[in-house]
Parts: sequence; structure tokens; C-alpha cells
Amino acid sequence: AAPAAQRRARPDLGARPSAASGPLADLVAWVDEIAALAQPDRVHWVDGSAAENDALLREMVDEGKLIKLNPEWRPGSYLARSHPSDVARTEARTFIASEREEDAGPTNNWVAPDDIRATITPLFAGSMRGRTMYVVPFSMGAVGGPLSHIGVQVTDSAYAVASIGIMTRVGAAVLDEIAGGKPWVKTVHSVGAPLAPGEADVAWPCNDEKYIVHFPDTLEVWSFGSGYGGNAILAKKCFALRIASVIGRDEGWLAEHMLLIRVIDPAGKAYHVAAAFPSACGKTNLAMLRPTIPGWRVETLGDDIAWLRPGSDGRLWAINPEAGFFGVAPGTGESTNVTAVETLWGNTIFTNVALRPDGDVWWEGLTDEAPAELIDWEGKPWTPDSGRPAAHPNSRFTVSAAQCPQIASDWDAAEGVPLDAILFGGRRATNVPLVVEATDWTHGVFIGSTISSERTAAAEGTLGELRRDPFAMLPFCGYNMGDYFAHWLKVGQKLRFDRAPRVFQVNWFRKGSDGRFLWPGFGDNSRVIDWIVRRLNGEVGAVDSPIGRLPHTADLNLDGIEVPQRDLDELFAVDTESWLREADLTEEFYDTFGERMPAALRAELEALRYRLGHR
Ligand code: OXD
Ligand code: MN
Repeated sequence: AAPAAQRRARPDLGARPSAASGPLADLVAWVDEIAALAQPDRVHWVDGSAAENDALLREMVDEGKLIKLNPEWRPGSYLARSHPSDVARTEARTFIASEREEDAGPTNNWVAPDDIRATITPLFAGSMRGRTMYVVPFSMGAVGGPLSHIGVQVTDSAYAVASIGIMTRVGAAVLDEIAGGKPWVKTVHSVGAPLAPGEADVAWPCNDEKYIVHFPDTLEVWSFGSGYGGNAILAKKCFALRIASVIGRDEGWLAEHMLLIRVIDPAGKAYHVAAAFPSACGKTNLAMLRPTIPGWRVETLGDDIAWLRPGSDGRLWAINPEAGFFGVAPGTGESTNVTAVETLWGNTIFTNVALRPDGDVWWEGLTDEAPAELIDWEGKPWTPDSGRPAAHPNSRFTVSAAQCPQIASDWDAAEGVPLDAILFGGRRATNVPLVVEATDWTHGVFIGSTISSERTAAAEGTLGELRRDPFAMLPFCGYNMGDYFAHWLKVGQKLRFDRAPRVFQVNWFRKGSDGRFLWPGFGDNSRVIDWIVRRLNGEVGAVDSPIGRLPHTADLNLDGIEVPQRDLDELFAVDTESWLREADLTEEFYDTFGERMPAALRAELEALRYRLGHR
């Protein structure tokens, strides 16, 4: 066969913006540079139109990369099955390539920028041969909004293009912004599976070798080898969290792993709440909460990422920079998150869920009973006796936010919403009460910095091994976590003390000594929000405890549910001995940040020990 260089006369560069000089010409030059390196057969500038999206999806169906679901049950929807090895974010292959190692900090994998470029550039060389390279201009936040940021992703994955189209705002309006001189983030993605001439493609191309590399100093992301959303939709975790956290550090705002909701009380008064929980702790469920208490409503604004910026009014303003939900399917059902189930009625890309014989999808938890026959996520026949899950535990749905039946009508508003409360949560069987209020911003930052989940469900009074996930940002903070804590403290100083959001820690997962969950959770978590709102309004008092302000249990709205007083007492118990042990673990954790650990948070830890009666 002729060498590739002879065979491929010149790639088809497609319809692209024409500009002789200026920012658009710079963009075109950058795209040409990537194309010269990766050598795709074609370059396609994505305009974000419905016709383009339809054609892309049709092509993927023809190529066997998507299965079109039965439109009678799931119109406009598709199933993708990944390579069995490419099913999740690969934290061990995720790198922060800051100039200085100490700027990445102890919680990130640091690599020297020059070294990693020398490693990955050869991998990208020719990596798109036989494929189309798509150029996707996208905006995080409403196009042109004061809190919004833009970027461009080049990718050889049509699946990524379709997903970015749902998760962000894509199209020509972003090119206009670039033309106007707005800074943009460069993101490059290749599945790393070049095709030889005549070679048939596979359903999910990827590479065993994976690199997800962030260059915070030059605002770039380079991702190689994976098609999985968290590694391939670079606008999301890579840009909107890791890179944006660095931009926020430098500009005075916060990029956070938070859901965003509007809570409306029976009197019609609205409150805005952001909440950070580690992955798989029910963020999407809280984002789509249906209160079980009469008269209360929740409107969804976002389920995964929030950008928070101090306003000139002394309040903290928040937007959800995304335009869709990339949620975990298993466990999403009528009883746990009916709103999500309704959101998924159509126009959804499912990945690694099971296929029903009637051409619809299924996953564990969608219904109580599994269908008698399915095709599992790997494409194999499955019955309830198969002894393995039908859907992959990290199987996903990708769907437009606008499709959510309780989405706030102004979810897209460029200026965002002013926050009234921030919640931090984890999955804790012990110690952490159902809800506790921080005494002030610094104490709130202390709580955020100590967020953790138990690795194993522990019995009451014993402390399992804690997986620390400060601010639920452990895998997502693009810089030194010690500096990040300090930045949170600094942002607080820009807020008016009487207008700053109040901070609460919540824990839906506390267990009794008998191993039972003490709190019903899900829709009943609205009862905790009810208490928080009444605290904001100064309608109820609180009990000072060593760990913060606890509810008088009589103030909790428990109408319609049965929670024995014994369980309530356990839900709010503060055990001095195990809190002192927890304080020791927090100190060990803080020590890992060395001199970057803010003194104000060490002082909070000492104050906690003092309140626990330990001098
Ligand atoms: C996610 C995550 O995919 O947090 O949202 O892992
Ligand atoms: Mn997340």
C-alpha cells in the first residue's frame, strides 16, 4: 500500500471561518496545526444545527456506533456501548501539568509540561488517520454572559460531538465571541484509534493507553485514548472544573462540583441553594428533588457544576455553566428520582445501559422488577438469573437540561442567581449528623475542607477509613488544594457578612447501631431544607454543639413520617470520643498540605478540639 502521506493528498479542511488575521485566524491556524499533527481525513467545523446533529447521529447508527431505540418508547434516543475497559474517569491517568509541581499540590498527579508534551505529542501524531476531526466551539454559561467562558474542542469522536452538543451551547455565536477577542480554552481530544486504509472501524474506538492532561498555565486540555464522557466531553470536568478552578483562583471566583436549585416555600418565597457532594452521593437526586412536604417546590438549575462569583452587592452569585445532565442511570427510578425518569422520555443518549427486547432501555433501579430478558451493556443476553448487573454501574444518560420537567424557567439566565445557602455532604454512616449549621464562613470552609465518605459502612461509634473529598473537588481541583482552601476564605472576605450564603453540612446516610439508615432520604430531604430555610429566616433557634448549630428536633417538620425519637437522638448525636479521633484524622490530612494549609483552618480544628473538651 502507498504510504499514508502519498495516499492522502490533502485533508478536506471543510467549511471554516475565513479571516486573514485576528483571533479567528489564530483559531484556524491552531486547528490547522492540530490537523497537521493528528492527520485526520477530514475536518468538520461544527455549527450546532439540528440538521447537523441529525446527520451525525444517523451516521453513527449506520456505522454501528449507536443503536437507535424504539421511537415508540424513547423517541430521538440512542444507546452506545463502550469498550468494556472504557467505562469511567481514569483518575490515575489524569494529570495537572503546571509549571511548578507545588502548584498542582499533593492531591493531583503532577507532570512537567515539557515532559508530558514530549510524551503525548507522538501519541497524537497520526492518531486521527482515517477519521473526521470535528471542531466544536462551545460556551459554558449563556453565550456572552458575564460569568460565562468559552472554548473549542477538536475531537475525532462523533459520540463526543453529540454529547458536547447536549452538555454545552455549541455553534457560530461562540465563533463571533472569539472573533470579538474573548479568550478561549483550547481542548484537544483523540480516541487514539487511527484507521489504516480500508480498515473497518469498531463500535467504540479507544486506546489502552490514556492521558488526560491539563495545562493550567496555558489554558489547554489534551485528552488521549478514552471515549468516556468524563474524559471526552472536555468542557465538563476538565474545563468547567479543573481549568476553571485555576481561572477562578486568578480572577476571584469559584468553580465548584455543586448542584444548584431554587427552593420555593409554601408562601412562594424563593431561596437558592448550591450543594457539593462527592460523586455517587445523590447530587442529581437532590437537584431534582420532589418535596414530600405540602406546599414546597424545588426548581432545578444544575446537577453537577456551579460557578460562584461575588457580586458588587456583596452576595455570591451562581450559574450552572452546563446545558445538560450527564447522569448515572442505575438507581434512578420512580421511587428515587421520578423527575429524572421523566426527563429521559426522549432525545437522550444512553451509554452502557441494558436493551429491552422492545427496543427500550433498562437499568438496575429503574423498576423494582427486572424484565425477564435483556441484552446487557456488553451486548450479551441477560436474564435476572445471570448473576451480574444488566447495566454497567456507571452507565449514563446524556440529556438536555431544558427537558427536565422542573427546570427553572430562568435556568439559562446569564447573570445567575444569588445564593442563600451552601450545603456540603458526604456518605457517612457515623458521626456526621443529618444537618448542622456552620457558625460563620470560616467554619463553613472548615466543614467543606473535611468532607469525606467512609470506605466501608462502619458501625455507630467506630470510624471507618475516611476517603477525604474536600468540597467534593478531590479529583477536580486544578491546583494546590491548600491554596484552594485559602481561596475559599478569600472569596468569603468579598461577601457582605449579612449577605453571604450560610453554610450547612448534611448527611442523609447516617446509620443506627443496628446498621439501619436512620433517615428516609430522597423526597424527605425536603424536611431538612425546610429547617435550613427557617434558619435563614430566623424563624427557629438552634442548639450550639461542639461541631456547629444543630436543630431542636422538635423544629423538624416530620408531618406524615414516622421517625422514632430514639432515631432522632442518634441522627444528631455528637460522640466526643469519635469526634476527637476524627479531629486527629483531619490533622493528619491537613498536614499533607504543609505550609500551604491556611492557618485559619488549623485554628478551626483547634477550636473544635477545645469545644469537644480537649485542651
Ligand atoms: C461525574 C462525577 O461524572 O462526579 O459527575 O464523577
Ligand atoms: Mn460530578
